[in-house]
Amino acid sequence: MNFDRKNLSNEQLIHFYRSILLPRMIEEKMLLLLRQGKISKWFSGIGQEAIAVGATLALEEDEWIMPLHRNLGVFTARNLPLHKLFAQWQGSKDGYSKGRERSFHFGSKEHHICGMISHLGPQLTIANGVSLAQKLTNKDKISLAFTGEGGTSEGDFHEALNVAAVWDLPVIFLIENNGYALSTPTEEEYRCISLVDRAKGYGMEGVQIDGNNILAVYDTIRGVRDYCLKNQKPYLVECTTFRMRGHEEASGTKYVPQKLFDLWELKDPVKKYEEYIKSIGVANDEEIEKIKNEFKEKIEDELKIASTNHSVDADAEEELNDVYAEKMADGWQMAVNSVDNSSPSSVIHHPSPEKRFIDAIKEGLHQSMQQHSNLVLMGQDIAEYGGAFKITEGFVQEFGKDRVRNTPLCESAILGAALGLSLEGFKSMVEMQFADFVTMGFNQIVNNLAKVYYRWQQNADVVIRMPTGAGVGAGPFHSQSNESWFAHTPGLKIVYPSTPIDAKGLLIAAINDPNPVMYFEHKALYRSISGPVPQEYYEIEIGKARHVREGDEIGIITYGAGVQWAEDYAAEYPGISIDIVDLRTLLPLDYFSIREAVTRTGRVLVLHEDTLSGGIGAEIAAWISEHCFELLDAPVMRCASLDTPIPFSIELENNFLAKARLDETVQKLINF
Ligand SMILES: Cc1ncc(C[n+]2csc(CCOP(=O)(O)OP(=O)(O)O)c2C)c(N)n1
Repeated sequence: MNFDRKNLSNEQLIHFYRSILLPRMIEEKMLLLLRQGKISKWFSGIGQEAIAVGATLALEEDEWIMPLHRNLGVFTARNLPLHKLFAQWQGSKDGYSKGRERSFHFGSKEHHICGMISHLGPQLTIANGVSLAQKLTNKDKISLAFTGEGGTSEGDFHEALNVAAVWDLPVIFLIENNGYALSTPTEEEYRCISLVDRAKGYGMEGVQIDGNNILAVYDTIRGVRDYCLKNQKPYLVECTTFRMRGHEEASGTKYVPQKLFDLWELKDPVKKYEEYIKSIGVANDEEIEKIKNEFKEKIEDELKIASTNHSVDADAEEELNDVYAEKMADGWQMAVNSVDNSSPSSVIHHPSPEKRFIDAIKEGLHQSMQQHSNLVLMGQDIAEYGGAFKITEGFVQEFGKDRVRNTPLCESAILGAALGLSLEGFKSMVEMQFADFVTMGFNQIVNNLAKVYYRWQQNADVVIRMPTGAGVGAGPFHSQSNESWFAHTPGLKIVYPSTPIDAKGLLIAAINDPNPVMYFEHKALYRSISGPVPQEYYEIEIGKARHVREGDEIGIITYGAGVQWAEDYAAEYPGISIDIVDLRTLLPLDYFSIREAVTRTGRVLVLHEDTLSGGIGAEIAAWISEHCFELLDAPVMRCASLDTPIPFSIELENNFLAKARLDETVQKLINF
């Protein structure tokens, strides 16, 4: 192994030695603790330390790193207090995730380390968001994301590199090629000769280096960092290395030929570097022994601190309170809960002009752009073209390309970038071209955005706009109501307006909310309904239903297009006294309003466009029977769409939609 110190001082060389030795010694201790059952799981980075350590030392301390499960060296090189790290691994409340996350699945804002989720791939996309934020604020900073060679087969790898190239983002993508993805050798993972060859395909530069040589890693990353900053471009680095232990300690190493271990043992990054600094007289045996003893003592001392308070007192209220970030109090927030939707006189002074549903959304978004200079919009064709439904038409001319961003077709990478923007204090709105396409970004939403605050108290300040629903003959993949996929995920909020006034106010509220909010907008309502919309900048409070219509015979609890169906039905059958509640928010549900609807009528029907089984209606019906049983005169009934995909032909679609069975269900409920 050739070490080239270039112009590094003796002190620096010693610092590097200390930095690469510490994670090795910590790991050796942890492997003992694992065998004693004091920690539960361990992914070893032994043999790969030069990469995490060398790369971290090459960055500025306030440059974000997105590490993975073998990157202890990132955490030690950023000087996280060891006792807190140990507490983290022991699952203690004193760790970085209050006992909620395992091993390296946590982040620390203070140290500019973004916590990984188990799913491999998303870390790469978050780096793009961070670098975008820094580019937009003219900061001379890069970000660096790690991936194993196994992770390079994930879609997020391809999406992330492509977005970084197209948006000219200064991101370093670092592949640790350690030969195996769990038990799968590289020849069963990919066909290119070197992974770095892929750089060219994305239109970026790349280099392959010896990942066991700390000086090579440090020097390369420093140079690459300068390149990224100077050229405002991403860069791909492939570090060759080897995993000297099993995938994780329980998995063993039978699937790896012994000769590979023998070969790579000779290239041990810690031993080789130690030999090197001794060979050039920078440290002698005695000095090295002294450092080892110092670390040994330190590790024991810090372990003692971590072990003093190991217990976790589970408190359900505290856990639930930590699912959502708190919103800052503000002076202008208001709630519109009146039946007739007239403007609340205390806040709105002008008569409200009539606006179509689509124009109300547009106005809410436009005013939010004026209100928040740190709000960035991202979506397919949303700039010059104005979006598939023209909601952002004219925005790019007014707010510029930086804030109104056309994206390549890569929902996952853009949602990951939105989280990265949050890390740097930005807000973002991501437009799904159709709600159906959210499936391509599903993991980012339900696993990354939704869980990040609970896991390590980093909020995801993101609104995802979801043009949704059927009724326009668009077939199975442009018509779905997929809100219940998300309603089951703690950490998300879901709003679903049915009137123009709510559409504007809920969008503004969603953008002001520091949490990830899914904003469902029904396409069939865009141009088919109008209503008064105050010109002011106002919020409709998230989590509050609207009492649409007073009645005492039956109550219809609904949302979205269902509100129109219910109102049309009530108008058609004036002989039935129908009470209507528009939920407006599906997560969290307004249980108070639901109970009131039951109290007023004793006979309740939950109506939704989504298919029946496992829909929101099931949840509401269950809650009512559990909590309002004594108020009921009949079982809670559900009226929903057929449990089939959404058919294309208008006749079939009409038959599919819940509306086709509304009269039948109402009659059944009345006659029960
Ligand atoms: C999306 C996803 N699929 C599967 C897994 C399970 N898994 C965890 S680590 C791993 C192998 C990863 O290999 P590589 O990316 O080369 O990293 P290494 O573990 O070798 O450092 C697999 C398959 C996962 N975490 N995420």
